[in-house]
Amino acid sequence: MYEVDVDRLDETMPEILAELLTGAGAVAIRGAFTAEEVAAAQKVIVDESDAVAERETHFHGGNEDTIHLQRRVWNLLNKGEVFEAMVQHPVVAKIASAFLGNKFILGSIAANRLLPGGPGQEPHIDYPYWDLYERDGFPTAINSSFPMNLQATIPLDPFNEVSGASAFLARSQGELIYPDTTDRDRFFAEAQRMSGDPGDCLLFNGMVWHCAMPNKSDHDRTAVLIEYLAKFVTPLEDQKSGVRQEVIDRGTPLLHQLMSLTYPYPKLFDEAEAKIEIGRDTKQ
Ligand SMILES: O=C(O)CCC(=O)C(=O)O
Ligand SMILES: [Fe+2]
Repeated sequence: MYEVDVDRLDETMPEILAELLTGAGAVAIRGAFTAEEVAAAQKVIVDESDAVAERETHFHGGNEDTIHLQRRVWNLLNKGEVFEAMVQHPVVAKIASAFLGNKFILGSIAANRLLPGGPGQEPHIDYPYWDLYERDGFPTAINSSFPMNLQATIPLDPFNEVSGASAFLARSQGELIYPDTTDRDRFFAEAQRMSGDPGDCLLFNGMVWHCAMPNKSDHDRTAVLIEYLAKFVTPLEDQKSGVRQEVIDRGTPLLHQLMSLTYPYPKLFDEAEAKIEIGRDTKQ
C-alpha cells in the first residue's frame, strides 16, 4: 500500500489523490492514533457490543451461522470523546478535504468487531454505492471519474492475514461496479490485505472492491470504520437525531461541518430571509 508521508503532505497530495482515484485505491497513514486513543476506543466498543443485542449489519448474507461472532457498534460519535477526535484527525481531514471538497461530511462512524471465528463479508463497494447491484436505482452513466466517498479503517487490533485484515482489489474502482458473484474467485485470488497495527489509518476509495475477511486468530479483530462523503450526499447515519446536544455544544467548527449542521439543505425557502444567497456575484 502507498504510505502517506505526513511530513511532506502538501507536496505529495497530488500523488495521494491520484493513488486513491486512479491508482490502487488505498493509502496508509501509519501511527495516526496513540495507544491511549486505541485503548479508549476499544473499551467503548467491547463494552457496548458485549452489552447490547445484535445490530443491523450488511454484506454478511452468506454467513448466517457465524454472524453472532460479528458485532457492529453504530453511532460512535455519540459514544465517547475519543471518537470526536478520531473523525477530525488533521492529516485525514486534509486528504478528505482535497479528495471530496472542503465541505466534506461524515457519513458514518461505526465499529466492526470480529471475534475469533468471526466471518468475513462478500466483496462489495461502500455507501452511497453499496446497493449498486440494483443498477436501476442509480443514474445512467454513473461512473468513477469523481469521488463521493472516502473510507477510513482504523485497526484497534493487529490487522493481518490471520486476524482477517480487510481485503481489497487494487484498481477495481475504475469501472464502478458492484462485484458480481462470478467475480469472487478473481477477487479472493488477487486481493491484497489492508495490513496494519493498532492506531494506523487505512484510507480507501469506497468504489474499491473490498471486504472484511474471516478472523482465524485467537484474538478479537476490531476496526473503527469512518465514512466521509461529499457535502451533497445524504449521510448514512442520522447524526442530527443520534448525537447528544453536549457533543454538539463542545464541537469544533469542523465537527459541526462533519455533522452537516452547516449545510443548509433541504431548506424551507418560504421561511428564509429574502436575500440573494447563491451566485458568483453574491456579496458574502
Ligand atoms: O471490517 C472490515 O474489515 C471492513 C468492513 C466493511 O467494509 C464494511 O462494513 O463496509
Ligand atoms: Fe465496506
